[in-house]
Amino acid sequence: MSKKTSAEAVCVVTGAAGFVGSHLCERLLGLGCRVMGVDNFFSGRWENLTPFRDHPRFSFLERSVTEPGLLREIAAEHGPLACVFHLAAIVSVPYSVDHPEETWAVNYQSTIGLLQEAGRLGCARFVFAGSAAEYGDDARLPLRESYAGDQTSWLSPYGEAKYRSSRAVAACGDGPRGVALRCFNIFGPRQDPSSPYSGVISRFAEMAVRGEALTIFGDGHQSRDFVYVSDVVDAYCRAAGLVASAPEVPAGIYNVGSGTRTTILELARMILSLTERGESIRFYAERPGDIRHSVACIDAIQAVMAWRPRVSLEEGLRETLRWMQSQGA
Ligand code: UD2
Repeated sequence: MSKKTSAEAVCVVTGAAGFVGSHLCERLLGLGCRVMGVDNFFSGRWENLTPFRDHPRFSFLERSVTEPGLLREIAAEHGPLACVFHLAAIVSVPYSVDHPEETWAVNYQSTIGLLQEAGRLGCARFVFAGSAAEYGDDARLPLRESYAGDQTSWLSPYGEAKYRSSRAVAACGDGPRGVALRCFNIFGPRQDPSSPYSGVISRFAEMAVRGEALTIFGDGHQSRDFVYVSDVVDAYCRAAGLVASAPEVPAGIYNVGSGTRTTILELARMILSLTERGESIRFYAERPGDIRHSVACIDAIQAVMAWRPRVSLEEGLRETLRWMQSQGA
């Protein structure tokens, strides 16, 4: 399956101890890559590294992406860099509203710093974790990549920093070939359910496994585009040119979603049915700043990367629930 994996070149994954980053590290190791994970554990977790921490081709640095010279240091010790996967970020939208300057430094300035350093080191690829938040509350559905622009009204510093970073990555002319993946609502095992702002699926899964009522904010008719973590990881690998059957990917910005909308009420009912529980839902006030509907147009990624989502919502929910049960939630 692997194309340009070389025993010599190193893939750097920032945010390696995070939900998506840890799954990506595992997949890259499976493809035969050498992987250097970087994380400062601001939101990443040691346990996420456990399945592959001792892998002979995995190394780890506990560092922040805001530290200049990070990639130079890695290249000096481990050799040429094949690709930088930049996933490390402040991931909480409400936190970004309370800490706009810190969000700008971590989510935008560090991206620019890493891009420039990757260019100086002759690294060929740079793949960035963009977000559906780059669209703000745009009502034109499904959301096409061209809809986000300098006129977009972002709902948070998080959204603006992700947008400006994605643009910079995709426009990096003489640097590495940059691909930004605008991911919609990612879910799956290892997504932390513990904060009130955690992804709705991780929260519902935990509540269902504990036998608690599921909490819906608003009427439950708001909808989202849920995409399973292994499909997202597949998009990252294709963007980096690591999948043999996939075409060469030009620099650009691509949505990563399922292309389908699911309401929060439908989601709650699916989870209750999969855990064989009756209707056990409590409704609360709508969350301030919540967008109503979101769904990705995935024509571009399908055409350019021959990517499509393979794991259905139901299958993904079964896996997530199995994992949640194994955590003794
Ligand atoms: C997602 C991303 C966020 C940003 C945003 C862009 C996650 C976790 N967050 O926010 O980072 O990219 O998209 O638009 O992926 N809900 C309930 N009950 C709960 C929890 C949530 O009803 O216990 C509702 C919530 O009010 C919202 C929907 O579920 O209407 C989805 O919430 P979310 O926090 O999973 O994700 P979202 O789309 O707000």
